[in-house]
Amino acid sequence: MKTFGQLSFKRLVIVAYRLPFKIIKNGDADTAVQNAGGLVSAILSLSDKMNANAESNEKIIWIGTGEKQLGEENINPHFDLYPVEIPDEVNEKYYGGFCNDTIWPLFHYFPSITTYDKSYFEAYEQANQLFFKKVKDIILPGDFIWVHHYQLFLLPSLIRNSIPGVNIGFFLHIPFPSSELFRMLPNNWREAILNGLLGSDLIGFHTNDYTQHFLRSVKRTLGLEIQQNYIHLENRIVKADAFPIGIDYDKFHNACSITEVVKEKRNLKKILSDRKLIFSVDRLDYSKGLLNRLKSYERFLEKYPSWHEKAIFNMVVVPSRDTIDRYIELKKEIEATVGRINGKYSNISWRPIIYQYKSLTFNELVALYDISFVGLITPLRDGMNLVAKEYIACQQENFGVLILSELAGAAVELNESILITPNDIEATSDAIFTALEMRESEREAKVIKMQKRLKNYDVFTWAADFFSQAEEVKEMQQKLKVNYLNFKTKNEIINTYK
Ligand code: GDG
Repeated sequence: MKTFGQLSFKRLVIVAYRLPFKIIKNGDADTAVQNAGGLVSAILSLSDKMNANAESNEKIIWIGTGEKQLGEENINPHFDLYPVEIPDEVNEKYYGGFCNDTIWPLFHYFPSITTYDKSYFEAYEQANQLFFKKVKDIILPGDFIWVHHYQLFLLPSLIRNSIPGVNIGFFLHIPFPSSELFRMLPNNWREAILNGLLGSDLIGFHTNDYTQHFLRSVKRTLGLEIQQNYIHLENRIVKADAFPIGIDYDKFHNACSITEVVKEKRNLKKILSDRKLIFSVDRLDYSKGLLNRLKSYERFLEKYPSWHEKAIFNMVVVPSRDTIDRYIELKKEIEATVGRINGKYSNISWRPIIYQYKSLTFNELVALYDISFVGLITPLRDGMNLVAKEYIACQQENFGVLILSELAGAAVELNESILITPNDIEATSDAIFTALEMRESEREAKVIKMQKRLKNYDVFTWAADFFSQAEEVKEMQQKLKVNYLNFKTKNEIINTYK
């Protein structure tokens, strides 16, 4: 694998739905603050590292939606930001419609709440064209264009058709569903999505399963020839592979000992006294399994009364999409369930659930990860789940136990955690008991093993791995061009490069 300094591309161009910053009005003054989310934290960490290693001082280019002002001011020394403008009436059907009401539920295995609306797809095409126009104005020969996420499936081929020799990588942060589910989309949408993605040189997913699902859909829908991870097009090959996203391990691990976090932990421990903390933090979303988590905890309280007054569950839900009816309903249901459980089990000196609907500062988050005894992460489906990885990276005080849904991509790498099926309320309630009762030596051994793995394949290795493989595909394509001219068969050609 190449290091950042060895890569041959001149500039990195990120294209994602949102820019990494937004403007907050503060009285008369405007301030730029970082947008939340896994992709933003990953690329921000990466920019520091790349800058430290690079010989030139090239900034990372980021193209995405956001305030005009972000493109006019020098917001961050490592980035040049280019806002894309999408008219509100298009964005409503594109982002609110096709992205959030079609792709998000279907790709997270909620087909019964998926909307199939022709006007949503048309808005999706329009918005991808708007991104394309911006990209076309900005890119230069030698750039590496890295397109992210399900909002931009059509973009790679729009770029490829206009500038054939360009270097394009695509990364999908959510699961790619089984071909049986994918084929629930109308045929012309399926073809457009797959052909759009095949404009890339390299397509990355979090797990092997998602990669195989994608390859199977390509075969079934487009009938293309596939050998191992390579898809053969007319005169080009495209690679699809797994790149499990990592975290900035050292940032999380080392944060546990900085003065502010130590102070925060001391305060929290005083409040908790000798009660053991169970902790979870997620965005408000039906894919995160928030209700089944509460039901499992309720069952735990019912089955294991010896833990009454000795355990506390701090459930933090971060506001997200909460102007949409489905999310408003979910929030109400969560709050009603928390109220019912607390009403049933609380006494004057103990409340079994501390529920918070807000986001935490980084220091608060790290302190809570570190002092808790159990991390309870139960999504019904999740591309990766970075919270699970951050939780493990921060285990220093108690070597806490991670209870993790096997339907999160992170379960592949974190198999020393207690893996549960989130709909199995009984087994999850038992897992909480097992975690709380586990001996320290066992907890420590599990945490150390997982920490080693996470440190080894952190966010920097993830990105370097992706870029290196993208360059390899490019080199293969060059050689293939020569071979096609020599009239070799596709099979002969691909065997040469195995
Ligand atoms: C996609 C996929 C995939 C959360 N609450 C607070 C906070 N966070 C930070 C966490 C973590 C990130 O946000 C959320 O991580 P997820 O993994 O859930 O990612 P998403 O952005 O929701 O979504 C997901 C990911 O992309 C990466 O590929 O893992 O499967 O859906 O970093 O720490 N940070 C702070 N306060 C909070 O309250 N400071």
